[in-house]
Amino acid sequence: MKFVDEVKITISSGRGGPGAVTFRRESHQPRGGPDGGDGGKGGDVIFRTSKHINSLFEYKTYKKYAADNGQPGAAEKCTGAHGADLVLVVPEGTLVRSAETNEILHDLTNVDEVKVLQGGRGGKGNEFFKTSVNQAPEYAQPGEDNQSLEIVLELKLIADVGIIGFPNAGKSTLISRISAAKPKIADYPFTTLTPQLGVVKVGDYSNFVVADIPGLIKGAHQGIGLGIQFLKHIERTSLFIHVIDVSAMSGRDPLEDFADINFEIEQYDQLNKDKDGFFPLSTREQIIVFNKIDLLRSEELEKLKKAFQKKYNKEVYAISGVTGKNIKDLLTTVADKILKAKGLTHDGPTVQH
Ligand SMILES: Nc1nc2c(ncn2[C@@H]2O[C@H](COP(=O)(O)OP(=O)(O)OP(=O)(O)O)[C@@H](O)[C@H]2O)c(=O)[nH]1
Ligand SMILES: [Mg+2]
Repeated sequence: MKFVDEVKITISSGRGGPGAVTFRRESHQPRGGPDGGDGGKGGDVIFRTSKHINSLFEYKTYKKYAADNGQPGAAEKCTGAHGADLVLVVPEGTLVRSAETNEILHDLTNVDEVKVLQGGRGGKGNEFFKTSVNQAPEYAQPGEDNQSLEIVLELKLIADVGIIGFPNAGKSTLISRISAAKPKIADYPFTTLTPQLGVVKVGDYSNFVVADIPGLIKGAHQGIGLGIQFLKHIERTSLFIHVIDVSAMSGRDPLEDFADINFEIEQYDQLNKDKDGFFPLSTREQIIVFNKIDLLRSEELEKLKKAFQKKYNKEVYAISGVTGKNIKDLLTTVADKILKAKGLTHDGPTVQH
């Protein structure tokens, strides 16, 4: 299964500035020799890759991106200023395709920077055209036209966070609430049959990718329910959100559910520990989420938190995926932990001049 993030945008380089038609002013001569300078070069469009960003989210707002035009040349052989290049920062591994033909124009894997469009050349000023037979050319060259291209940026997403938990715990409800993902949600177990990814934006510049996978049940490592094979989709995430249904009428024991899921994860590690480059899941940091608190009286919630604390000595986030309660706090914590795990701080803007 392929998860892709895709945006279609139009990029344009800058036009070259026109050359100038000017003549020297000299006191004894009404019109001196030609001295029109060249136009400045138009800006290039450059793609630069960054490990600090992991989605194309920043390119979903604006559809058009243009470098600056070169300025016209001027008298006294002055060259016009060059137009600033446009640098678009994209995640490592982004593909640049032609929107028209779908052909891959650039694969930005292990590439720091690539020039995708060249800015127009500046036109020559009339000084350049002076010859022995034409000492006073009245013309200059126009600037070279710019280039425009409609492209599709495509990125294979790699999840930063995996959501784990029993079926019906509210995992898909959570991802649908925090991202643009639209998974199926229903009041019965095993609604989600294939992993779903969503890009979560927190604050202005930081975002992360969450994977919602089918629920696990006791005995999943023996193939019960949908089994544990979907855990492979979250092997590379830096942390897990462990969603536990705490609603009064679920009839479940949240403390037991927590232990059961962790047991299945340990079993997954046992089965995979000899795999090349395997990184165990049972030691991965978990953010524990009590979900559906809108369906639990607050005294009951407090009791449950205490019992959980006593048994596992772990902090929990109590949220409601339906009302949205406490979700913002949860996301801030998750975003901070991911940035830390990657050794980064909050990123700056991705479009630079
Ligand atoms: N009242 C309430 N209902 C919730 C909450 N979160 C989820 N639900 C409901 O719980 C049911 C299951 O939610 P899903 O998001 O489909 O659960 P899931 O964990 O993705 O389930 P599977 O895909 O089967 O593993 C749905 O009917 C949701 O509307 C919540 O915070 N409050
Ligand atoms: Mg689901």
